[in-house]
Amino acid sequence: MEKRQSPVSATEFVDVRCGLPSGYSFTSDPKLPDPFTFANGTKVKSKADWPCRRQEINDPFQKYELGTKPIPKAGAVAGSFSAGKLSVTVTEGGKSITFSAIIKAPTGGTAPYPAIIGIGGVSIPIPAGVGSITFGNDEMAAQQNSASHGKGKFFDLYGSSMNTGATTGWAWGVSRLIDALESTAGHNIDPKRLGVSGCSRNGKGAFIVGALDQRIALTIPQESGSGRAACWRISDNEKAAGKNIQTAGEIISENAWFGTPFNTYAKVTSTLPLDHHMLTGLVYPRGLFVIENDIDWLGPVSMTACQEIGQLIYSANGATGNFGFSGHSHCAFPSSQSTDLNAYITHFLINGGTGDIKQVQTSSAKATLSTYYSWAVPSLA
Ligand code: MCU
Repeated sequence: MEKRQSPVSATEFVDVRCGLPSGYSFTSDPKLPDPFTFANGTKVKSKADWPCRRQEINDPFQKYELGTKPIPKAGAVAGSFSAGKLSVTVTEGGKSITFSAIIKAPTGGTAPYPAIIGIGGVSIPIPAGVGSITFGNDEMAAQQNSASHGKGKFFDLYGSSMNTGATTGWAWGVSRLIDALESTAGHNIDPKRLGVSGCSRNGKGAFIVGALDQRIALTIPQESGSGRAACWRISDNEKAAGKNIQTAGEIISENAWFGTPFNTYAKVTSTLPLDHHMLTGLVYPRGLFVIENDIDWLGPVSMTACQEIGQLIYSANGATGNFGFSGHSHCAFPSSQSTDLNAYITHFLINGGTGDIKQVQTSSAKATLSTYYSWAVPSLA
């Protein structure tokens, strides 16, 4: 049990103006990069250093893996709410797109309500008092196959030559949806108590929505598997050990979830200046409840090890309980896990993050973490 951290920011991206390195090292290392050392070799020494390091982690993620998530100019987003539907119009560079999201008020609770944004819908039980918002990710950026890159409303606005991966395009769309929630009356949703969830490929989306928008209070990626909760290097290691597991080399030929720059690195993930334990660090200090499963293809050992290592970022900062990890079978949520999930939803969405929260760490997969990293975990004051 521990004291709460301040979970949400007022803006999508907090520009901490620390300056970014002109380049990153691409030296091959099969172990996971040290999240506690800046690119110039300086150590992260205190909690106050994290916002700069966070910005420095976000940068290579967008440059080499995710593609660019543009931030629209002020006033680019307009919303209107009617009959349970929020319509969002974004106008940039003389072009406009409009998309809409269905908002369902909860049974029980008091308006304005917290809500969970479902990427293509939600596959977890939502407790009383929490509403839901359905985001149509496929129309924002297509995910049919690897040739889907450049198709969807995001690309209608920014052009099909944008390097943005589909999941990053969805993250952009959800951020615009939140802009519209903030500026539009009548929907009865509290934009400061938003969660995000989605299962499987859409869980890959949920994770990145929470990582790239600091207004999200609780991120619940369900069975996001390879390319999200799993670490690239650990999946490659598992593959080399004979597992039937999805790797970066495979995933870029399957779909358009990643930015086009990733095609250069997917077969040499050991050279990347990032891995997905650092994605977990982008969600810190906000709530994160990772739900995984035992399907070999999705990488149970990779997800467990990657997230246990990612959790070290929470624990180094004294926020262990803001992160939960729990596993089960595919896109079916067993009632045995409801207590843990509800504790996170209640803490971050209904109670707005006040009070204490108990850490959850449940997985049937076992991993020896020292195989995958060798840096020191500081205790950040
Ligand atoms: C967990 O996400 C994916 C996985 O990456 C794909 O290889 C597989 O085809 O589908 C999974 C999924 O989205 O299942 C619904």
